[in-house]
Amino acid sequence: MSGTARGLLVAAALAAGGARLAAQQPTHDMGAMPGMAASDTAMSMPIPMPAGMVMMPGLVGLAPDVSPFLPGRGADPTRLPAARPAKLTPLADGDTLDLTAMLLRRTIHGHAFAMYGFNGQVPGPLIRVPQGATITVRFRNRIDLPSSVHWHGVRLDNRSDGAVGVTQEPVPPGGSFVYTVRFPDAGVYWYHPHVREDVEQSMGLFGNLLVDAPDPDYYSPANQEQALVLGDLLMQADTLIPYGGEAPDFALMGRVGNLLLVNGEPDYALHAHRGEVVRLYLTNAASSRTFNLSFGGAPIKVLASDVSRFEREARVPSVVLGPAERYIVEVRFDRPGRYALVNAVQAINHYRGEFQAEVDTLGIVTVDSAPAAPDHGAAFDRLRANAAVSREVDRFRPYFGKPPDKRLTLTVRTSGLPLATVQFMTIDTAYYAPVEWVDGMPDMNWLSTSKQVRWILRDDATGKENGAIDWHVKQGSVVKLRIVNDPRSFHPMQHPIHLHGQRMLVIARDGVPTANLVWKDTAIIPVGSTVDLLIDASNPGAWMLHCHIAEHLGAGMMAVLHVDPG
Ligand SMILES: [Cu+2]
Repeated sequence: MSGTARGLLVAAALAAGGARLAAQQPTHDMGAMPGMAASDTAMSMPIPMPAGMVMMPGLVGLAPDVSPFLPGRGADPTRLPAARPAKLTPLADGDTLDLTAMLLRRTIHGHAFAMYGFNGQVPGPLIRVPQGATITVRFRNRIDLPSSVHWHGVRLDNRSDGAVGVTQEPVPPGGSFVYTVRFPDAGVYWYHPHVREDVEQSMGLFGNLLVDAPDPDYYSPANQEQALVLGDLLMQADTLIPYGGEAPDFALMGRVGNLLLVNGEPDYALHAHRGEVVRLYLTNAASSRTFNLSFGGAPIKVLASDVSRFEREARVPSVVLGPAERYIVEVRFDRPGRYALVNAVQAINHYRGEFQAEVDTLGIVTVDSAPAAPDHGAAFDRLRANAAVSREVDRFRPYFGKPPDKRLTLTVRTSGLPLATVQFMTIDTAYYAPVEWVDGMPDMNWLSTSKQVRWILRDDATGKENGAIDWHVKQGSVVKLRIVNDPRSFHPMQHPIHLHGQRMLVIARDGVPTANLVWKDTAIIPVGSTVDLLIDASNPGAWMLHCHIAEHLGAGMMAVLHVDPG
């Protein structure tokens, strides 16, 4: 169905049903809407609606059925230490790092807010270690929520995975936990809490880990390196939209911010000389947003992703990152001037059933006329083949064609949502986008909490869901997992599926084999797609498999894969 045709359908349904719904549900008679909180709480603050969109009549005056929460519970942000940028923190094998989650003051467009950070920094310390190193991290929780640290993508010992509910209890406020982190793979990784990620990660608890291979030519040469953590914040004018105290809100689509951030700041700036090649370590730490990045037309070469380099370097027009994904790219700025770092996506307006281009600028790269020294232009233009990666993948190719060992379907169930939302969704699902790049229905999304929405991983073989799935495989086995994202669910949406502690290959999408392979720990499963993953189950322990949209995880979208010692 075309967007316009669907828009007409939706408009007709609203005309027929919207007014009636509003009349049936007086906005201050909360008895008529079980589970909805009174509208005179702070939580009823209107949320920002995209230009040209107003709240659906049947939803006006409603609020999520959770109490509002912001870090510090009303603490005066001017009395908190100001957040500093991430400090490069080189560590050697055997070193120990103290890592403290704490309340900080962050200033966004001149307004001070109480938020979180590690060691006074946002992002947290930029930890740089040689491949093969093992470090000790003494974590102290000094925030006002229970917390933990997960070492995303790192194939470490299970007890240090930070997966609350699977490998450890939450670290209470004032508590501590000692992690031992070993780094078998080169690349860019990141760390974040594994408790209420929708609040803690979004409010500043994230940091990068750069793991250097011993080979100095591991990547093609660059003049400078930058680690960019992408994120967003949801704000209404000068205020933050509170989080759900007892449970995540925005449970349908996840919280999609309206202010894009690089390393926690809204106006990223980088300087380069003419002709410089800049290596960028990109991490998406947003709760829900998928980014599509480009650099003002400057050529981009993609080198690596989550857990390895690609078999072959490639030229790409832009870089797509779902939540938790990483890409290592090089960009060459061959002329002086200003290059805008932009997120260019296809926005959807769920009410009007229309798509439109949306472009946001995250920052500016200013290139002066001094020539790059040395000039890496020739090396940049060459696309290298990484034979070591292909040789390693070769060991797994014999398994590509086998029937799936496990099958999961991704879907959602809801109960107790506002009637207007339910009626709208019934029509809205007549059309779906493979990837929702923006929140085209912020009011319905805001009003949904994890008390009403249950996102589901369903094991096709047993019918078991989420926590009831208890897969066991032998260490050393190669597991083919087929994931289908059901396009006919209540609200279909892409899911970035993350497996802890192992590495995997995305070997096919909708039956089309992947031409250029790379080891991953997170893979986007678009709506209506079937994706085949090949898991190298090499690391023993109990490992979470979950959607990395923070609110979807908060709404149950998680299973455990046990890799039993072989
Ligand atoms: Cu999800």
